[in-house]
Amino acid sequence: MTSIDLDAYLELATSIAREAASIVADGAGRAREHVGTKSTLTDMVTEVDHASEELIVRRIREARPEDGIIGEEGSSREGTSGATWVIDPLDGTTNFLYGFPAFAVSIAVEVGGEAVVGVVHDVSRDEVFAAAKGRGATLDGRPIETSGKRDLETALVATGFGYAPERRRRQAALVAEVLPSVRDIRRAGSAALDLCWVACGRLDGYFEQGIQHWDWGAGTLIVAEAGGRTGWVAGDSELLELPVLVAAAAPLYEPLTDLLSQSCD
Ligand code: LIP
Repeated sequence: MTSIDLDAYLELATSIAREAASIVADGAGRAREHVGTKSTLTDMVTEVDHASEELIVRRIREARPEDGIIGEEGSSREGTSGATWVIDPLDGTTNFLYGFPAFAVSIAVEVGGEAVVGVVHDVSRDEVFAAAKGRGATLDGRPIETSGKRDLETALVATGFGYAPERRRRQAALVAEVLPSVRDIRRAGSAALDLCWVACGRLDGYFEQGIQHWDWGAGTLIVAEAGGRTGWVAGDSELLELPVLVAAAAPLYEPLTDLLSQSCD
């Protein structure tokens, strides 16, 4: 496997995410201009999504022209270096449009399909979550760790929903199965931030089915480097048409995945 300079890539990803976050913050005032839709009428994309992705891609190509890119808004390209950037230029687009303070820039670097660097910049709070493989996770440079929660009954668990009505019906049914067994459910609208909030203990767990690689690319590494566990529950039943990403404090991971699996039998 290609080995890369983790320090250099972490510094570059952090710098690019910060610059993209400033573009998103500056665009907040014109969020509702030039809005388009993607998979459904509620799956939005704004000119700020595109401007952020264009900046991120430009900076990557300036610094690492041989690297590959996987981008939410269509900038994907093959690379030759063995390193691939996975970018969500604005995760939580609906929140951004409404001014609901939960949207972020998410940037991961993968080698051999495994994330080795991850950065999530929370635009509203100007908080920077970061991790490099084997080196722990940080929030604004300070080490973070998951809550260590062990029991589901007092666990605060986040989830999210897709856009298609039939998928939302299944996702709602799954939440209805989970809700009685946990402390409470939160639905903030940004997978990248949900994952970072598990990593720093603001949440004990998170699950969502049908999210995209760029939504979870950085956040799953940040959870793992904060001592948490991440993985997938197979999507092979009426309620689980798609694999479910699960992230949690390590002691909670098995109880949460068992609950999800049992909810769909
Ligand atoms: C969002 C995800 C979130 C999901 C939302 C939406 P987007 O990404 O981060 O977890 O529940 O429906 O898909 O589309 O705002 O970049």
